Amino acid sequence: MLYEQHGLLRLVYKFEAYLPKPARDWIDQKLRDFRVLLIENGILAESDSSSSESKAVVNARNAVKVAQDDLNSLQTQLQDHKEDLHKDYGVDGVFRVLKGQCVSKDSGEYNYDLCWLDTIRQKSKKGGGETGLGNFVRIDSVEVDEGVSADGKGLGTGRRVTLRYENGQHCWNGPNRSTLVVLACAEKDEIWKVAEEEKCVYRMEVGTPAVCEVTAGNGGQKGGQGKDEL
Ligand code: MAN
Repeated sequence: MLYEQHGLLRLVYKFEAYLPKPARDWIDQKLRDFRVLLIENGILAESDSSSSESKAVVNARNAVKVAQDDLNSLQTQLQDHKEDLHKDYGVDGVFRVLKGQCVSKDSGEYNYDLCWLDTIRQKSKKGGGETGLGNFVRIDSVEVDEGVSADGKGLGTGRRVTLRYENGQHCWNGPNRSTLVVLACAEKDEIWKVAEEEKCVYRMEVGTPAVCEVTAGNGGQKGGQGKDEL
């Protein structure tokens, strides 16, 4: 098709040489128009462009590039989801829904932000930037024997689920900041207490429904805590 059109154009150009000037000009103009039409329809490549590819080829190449980029991004997402499926989100994956959500607490000179399975941050009320108190590393548990305050906000006695956050901002003349979050069953997510037990080593007592044991139904849940224990 393309070859035939080129052949035709050449023939017309040859024949043109024998015609009077006005007829030549007319044919010239018609040929120019025809070329433009072919270029616009992606059949002929623009001869003065740096690339010798037709518009249709360029468009197809761009479409392939876009589709390839989409595929790469989906493959990365798939890989992330596969890795996420192997992460520990606690008994029955209770922490999966909380991931990324945060709870805050105003305590002494600072405000604290606990983001579930993500980071913990401290911000001075006097201004300045935030200080990282650790990045989530694992779910664990610890034995506690502590009272419960009159408002029910306390760890009580028994094994409690913990979240360990490590490798926070480096402490001048000390370690990288780290935090142990000890959880107890409560009706809503709430930081009850923050303590800096040693320099740059923090401990948070936090209430959350995520560690309340389901007493009715599917049983077999471990590491939780019934509301009746409060
Ligand atoms: C900041 C805070 C404190 C910490 C000191 C250590 O002021 O992170 O909690 O004790 O730095 O220099």
